[in-house]
Amino acid sequence: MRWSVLDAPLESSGRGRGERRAPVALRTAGLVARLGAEDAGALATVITDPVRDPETGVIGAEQVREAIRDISARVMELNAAGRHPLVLGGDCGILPGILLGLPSGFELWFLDGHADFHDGRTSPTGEVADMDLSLVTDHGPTGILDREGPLVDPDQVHLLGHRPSAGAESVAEAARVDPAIHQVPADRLRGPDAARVGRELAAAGANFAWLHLDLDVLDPLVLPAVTYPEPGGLDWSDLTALVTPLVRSGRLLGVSVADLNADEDPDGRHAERVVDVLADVLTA
Ligand SMILES: [Mn+2]
Repeated sequence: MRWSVLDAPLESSGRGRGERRAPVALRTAGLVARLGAEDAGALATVITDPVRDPETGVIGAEQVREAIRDISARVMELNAAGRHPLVLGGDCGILPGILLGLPSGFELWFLDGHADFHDGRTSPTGEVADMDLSLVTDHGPTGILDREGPLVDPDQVHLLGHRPSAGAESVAEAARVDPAIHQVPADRLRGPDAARVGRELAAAGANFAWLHLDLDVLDPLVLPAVTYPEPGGLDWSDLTALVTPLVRSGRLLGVSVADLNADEDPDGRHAERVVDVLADVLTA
């Protein structure tokens, strides 16, 4: 499978955090050549307005809407041309635009340290990257997407590798998650469970699928260069064991990678490790 690498440097705080520079960091670490990928270029999807919109509860709401339109148009174009996009965030705010650009009826394999299931009211930050899985399954925030209904059927969503904490915000977020979404938290995804879950997911359906990888699904001990580290995550070997069968399934429409914070990676060593693992699993 040949990948088409597309940069989407959307960073949801509007304050220019290092997620904005992740696509450049991953390219500098050799991603395009290592994958033998096609270069699909870069979108100008930056959020520069740090103000939380009172209506939607989302930071930079108008720029978020523009970014969703730009990302969806480009993903739709690549998909129509038979390409397999590898979209480089940025943060998880890239997901709604991507899913909007896909033909309906796909599965979503969502690997993330968090559920990303706040809405504009419950989110402690106002960052759309707190809300992306909620948004794409039609649980708010409202007023961001210019169409009704879910972008993906909640029953076709697999939420993988999250670890809800005991804090009040995390408990409230967990309670919002659509009960139709299939959940495999991090404590059931380590060691031999990783490969088993990957094989089962790959074999359990026949639909096309999108794989979204928030790098904070990894444990902060092995990948500290993220903005919202969550203890109890996966090791690199777990990630490889889980994702390899998903790629080999032949069902992938594309992949998105989010949340490398380049500010926390001054010598580029974490970007290099991410590229090593992506080259390993995506060319399997
Ligand atoms: Mn996320």
